[in-house]
Amino acid sequence: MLTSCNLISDSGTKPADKQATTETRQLISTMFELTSKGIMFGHQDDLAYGIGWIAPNGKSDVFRVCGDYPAVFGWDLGHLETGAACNLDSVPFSSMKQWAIEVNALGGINTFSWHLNNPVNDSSAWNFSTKGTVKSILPGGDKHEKFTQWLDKVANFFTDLKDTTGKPIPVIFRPFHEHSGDWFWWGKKHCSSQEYIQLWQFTFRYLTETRQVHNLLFAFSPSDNFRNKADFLERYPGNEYVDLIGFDIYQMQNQTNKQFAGKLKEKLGILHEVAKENNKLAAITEIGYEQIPYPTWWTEILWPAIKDSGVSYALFWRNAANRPNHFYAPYPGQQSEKDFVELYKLTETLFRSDIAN
Ligand code: BMA
Repeated sequence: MLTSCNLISDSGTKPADKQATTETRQLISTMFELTSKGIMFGHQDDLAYGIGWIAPNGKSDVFRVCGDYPAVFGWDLGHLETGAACNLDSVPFSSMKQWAIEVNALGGINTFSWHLNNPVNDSSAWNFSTKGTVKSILPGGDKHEKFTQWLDKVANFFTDLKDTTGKPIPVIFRPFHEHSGDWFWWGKKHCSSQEYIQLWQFTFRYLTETRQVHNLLFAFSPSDNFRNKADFLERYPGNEYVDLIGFDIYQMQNQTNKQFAGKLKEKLGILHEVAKENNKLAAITEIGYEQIPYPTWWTEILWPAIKDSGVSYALFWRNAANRPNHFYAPYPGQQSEKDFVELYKLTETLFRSDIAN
């Protein structure tokens, strides 16, 4: 077996942050290594709530169905910037920190998105009614200082994520996602490519240089509307600012299984090319079919479409406790439960127990 030192030199891939901690370097190497073994299963807010329960009164719907935890755990920092105690989906940040630390101790991987409010009118991430929002938070803009204060909160959050020996745990940070869509204030219609790239680069430098946060891998993920490599890379900030590339994709209720699987495969082909050419990790950064209305969706539709894609993980979206029918992983009694166990049993699907250590 290779030691972690070997893994680093063998993969030749180092984090974008030149001063990344040893553990962060190990994480990126391990993730590259694992792509030869299979695809990690991820789930958003897996430990926080699920169908019919909210922590501490319950646990992981994924565990309840297959007796194992996801390998990748997604969390969202939305509302951290406001100083709120809970995120936009009512997850207490103090619990989120604890869970992320536990996940790391058990060999799992944490990834954080950030549905940050609109900094101009303090409305939600989905409010794009203010013009020039991105420009206003860049250096020289009238909301710039406010934005750096928001980044300070993010920096403090990540710095607080320490293992029992006091070392910061390595995590993935996926800010300003789905930027190729128009629904967030940082979306394509609401800022120029140059502004988006400046926003990304500023954020990267502020966290890693100004605030010396060195436990982050940076993930870049447009929505699924890119048609080719150039399209995918349209707002790419550059290889020195990114560790992992991916995209978010959902099966729509009016889309047939065949249409969805075809689209997914096509986009994965483009992603694979871009990742290979730029020596980056690739992942499906968000995915799911709300309510999983097809009993054998996991092994019949999803798996054939992703199995040869070379992605590191696929992150399934949340099983909302308080929003009826907003769920993307099965729970006991859900119609795709049995098929999910079949997916779990495949050697090439990696769950927590497969990647421990
Ligand atoms: C969306 C939905 C929302 C949620 C948001 C951030 O896709 O799940 O209910 O608030 O993600 O997690």
